[in-house]
Amino acid sequence: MKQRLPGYCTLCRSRCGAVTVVEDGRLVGVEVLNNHPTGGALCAKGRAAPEIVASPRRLTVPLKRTRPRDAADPGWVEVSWDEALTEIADRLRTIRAESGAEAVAFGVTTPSGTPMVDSFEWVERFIRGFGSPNLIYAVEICGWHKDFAHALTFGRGIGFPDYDNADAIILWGHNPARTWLAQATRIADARRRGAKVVVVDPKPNGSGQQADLWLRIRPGADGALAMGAIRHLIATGSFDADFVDAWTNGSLLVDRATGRFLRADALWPDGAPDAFVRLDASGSPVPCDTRYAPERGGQLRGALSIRACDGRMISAATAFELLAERAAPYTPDRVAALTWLDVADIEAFYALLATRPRLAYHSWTGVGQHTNATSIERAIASLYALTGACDRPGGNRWPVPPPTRPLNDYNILPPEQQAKALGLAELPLGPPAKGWITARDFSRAVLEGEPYKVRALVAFGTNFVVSQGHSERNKAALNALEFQVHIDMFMNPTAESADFVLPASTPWERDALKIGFEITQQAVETVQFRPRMVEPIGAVKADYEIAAALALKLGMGDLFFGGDIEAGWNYQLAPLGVGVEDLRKHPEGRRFPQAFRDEKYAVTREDGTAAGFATPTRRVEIYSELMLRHGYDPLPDHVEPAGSPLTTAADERSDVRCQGLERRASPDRRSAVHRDDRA
Ligand SMILES: Nc1nc2c(c(=O)[nH]1)N[C@H]1C(S)=C(S)[C@@H](COP(=O)(O)OP(=O)(O)OC[C@H]3O[C@@H](n4cnc5c(=O)[nH]c(N)nc54)[C@H](O)[C@@H]3O)O[C@H]1N2
Ligand SMILES: Nc1nc2c(c(=O)[nH]1)N[C@H]1C(S)=C(S)[C@@H](COP(=O)(O)OP(=O)(O)OC[C@H]3O[C@@H](n4cnc5c(=O)[nH]c(N)nc54)[C@H](O)[C@@H]3O)O[C@H]1N2
Ligand code: SF4
Ligand SMILES: [Mo]
Repeated sequence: MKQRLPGYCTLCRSRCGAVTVVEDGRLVGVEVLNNHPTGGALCAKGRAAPEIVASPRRLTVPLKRTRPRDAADPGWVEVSWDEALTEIADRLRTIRAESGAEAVAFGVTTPSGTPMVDSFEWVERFIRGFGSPNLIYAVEICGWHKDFAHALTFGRGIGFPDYDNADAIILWGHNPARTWLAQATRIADARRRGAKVVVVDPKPNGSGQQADLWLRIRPGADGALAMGAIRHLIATGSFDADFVDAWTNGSLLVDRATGRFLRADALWPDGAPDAFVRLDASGSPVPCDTRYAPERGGQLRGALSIRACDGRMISAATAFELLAERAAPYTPDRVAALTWLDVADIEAFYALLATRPRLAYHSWTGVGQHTNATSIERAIASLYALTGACDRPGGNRWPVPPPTRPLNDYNILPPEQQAKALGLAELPLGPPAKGWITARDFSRAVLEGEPYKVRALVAFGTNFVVSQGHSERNKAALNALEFQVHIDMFMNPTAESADFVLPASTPWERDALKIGFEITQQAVETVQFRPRMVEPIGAVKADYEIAAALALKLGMGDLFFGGDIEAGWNYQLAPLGVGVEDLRKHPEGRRFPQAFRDEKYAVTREDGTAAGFATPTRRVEIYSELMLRHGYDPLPDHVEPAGSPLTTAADERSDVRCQGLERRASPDRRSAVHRDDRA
């Protein structure tokens, strides 16, 4: 008998609605689930579900190593779950007692490309409850620039590109045809109805050949293309002046000597210390309290000398003036030289932007995997701010999710443990601020004890020996560990050195809760409970069950709802007034419509303040004092990626770091500000 069970595919970020076909208890096929908010297609990876479940290569029982790590044959023996979990808990407890919880690092595979989406909140809850700030994620490779560097500009992530209503679409180092089908199908639909699609991608087998304009850019030169576009929009006056004046910090005056925004108390004895200064229509400085709705009609550009109340002369310019100065050298000829693009193509791109289209864009790993990823995303985000398209129909809109509770609140981890995250000193604004560390910093801690010794690793999936840089060094670090546990569906090169390898279930063998999908507001409002579709093989367990079982062994029963997973899901769902039992009755998912509006930044709150943006100036930050304070460039710019043939001696001297956030130790040659004041 054939059963058709509605659910969704977990295998990548697209989470396409899917019907799993089960015959006599066996998974035999996957079909499209119509009317699911993610879309109506499945890719080859999704259709491979039967092969994944039935693969003879799957891990099915807990394995324990009986020979030394450097032995050719690990001497795996099968053990019971209880034996494995008891010994693992004992070892972790001992290391924590001797060296602190930070001596145990964790790893998690990317939820963007794997079924880890079912469990990562549980796993993070476990890690934080255990007390470790050290979780190796791949965020520095693909999430940092898109989510966090973007947030340095807008105060939040990239939002969802509203392809359905866009006039123009930019795919910037992103190939959704391979990696996010729900995006790819919407982009194809948009193009059919006349939207212009621009693909910035060096590779011929990306999305470029289906584009209206394909910019085969030199790898890592994307910042120059964006800076040139900023120059063009400013030079031709074709940016959204109203948005930039009102909602970016471009109108605020910067003290050229310190690089800091002028505060009202520097100019007027009764000025508020947290108010900024802008220019009125006549070019005179006036206080600007960005907590409130912006006053319009001042001068966006301008530079002047002002006497401070202590008698000092201050040389000041608006942040927008500094941006214009910074972008000025990026003429089409210079951009062409830096990007290896034709001037005609560059001008066609800039001309499209200058028509002020409803503009949606997505950038991903193509611009995220260079050492200058933060600079690139700052430049792209600043360009996007100048178009004024954000949070409007056809632009990148910020969703309003239904109210639910997360399981992985970072504050489960006490502040004194948060402060020990590996790499936090070097990357204070980077992933370590969220407890996500790089494989590089993990290996340094294991091999060199810098800044302290890491003794053990527990990884839920991931294969960072292969998927991150410095494979040999990462492998050496694994071999130098005292204790390693790996949890996976399959054996992999990172798992081979482990003391215990535990078998994870595939997504079709377990229940799961999905709060919100990603492609539209409607998708974000959809909550779906995906039931188990086939019986698990062997002794496999879901990652969330393994995390909960270990938590119980380590005395974290309260944090883990006494081991009752469904109680945890109900805790998450409680603010919606539903529970797992209700959702089981709606296998296609249930929608929880929210009050959605565009231009959320313009909402006036009950206390009279404006919503604004979640940045230090409450405006979109084309100029970032926060970055300056941490030794980075406050303005967007093009920076050569490490190892580039165009790297100059000055670039070599600068301390360009791989991953996270590249900090420039040497003063920027084109900088508008002195860098000696970083207080
Ligand atoms: N089927 C499947 N889907 C997945 C995943 C998976 O493993 N399998 N993984 C998921 C994950 S974790 C992620 S992060 C995403 C990644 O999703 P994408 O970022 O869409 O990944 P890629 O297909 O590698 O596309 C990146 C594109 O950037 C281009 N590129 C390379 N260098 C540059 C450059 O310097 N500048 C520009 N402008 N472009 C450049 C490449 O040629 C490539 O076409 O996919 C997710 N989806
Ligand atoms: N050469 C190259 N390197 C890359 C990339 C690239 O495109 N090319 N992409 C980069 C990006 S964007 C990312 S995000 C990283 C990803 O890097 P990783 O997270 O290391 O991902 P994978 O290499 O796919 O290894 C995933 C491992 O996790 C296991 N796994 C998958 N799902 C689950 C699950 O639900 N539970 C458990 N327990 N295990 C699971 C798989 O079986 C596999 O062994 O790689 C980065 N490195
Ligand atoms: S695009 Fe992603 S979610 Fe959709 S079928 Fe393919 S792997 Fe599954
Ligand atoms: Mo990724």
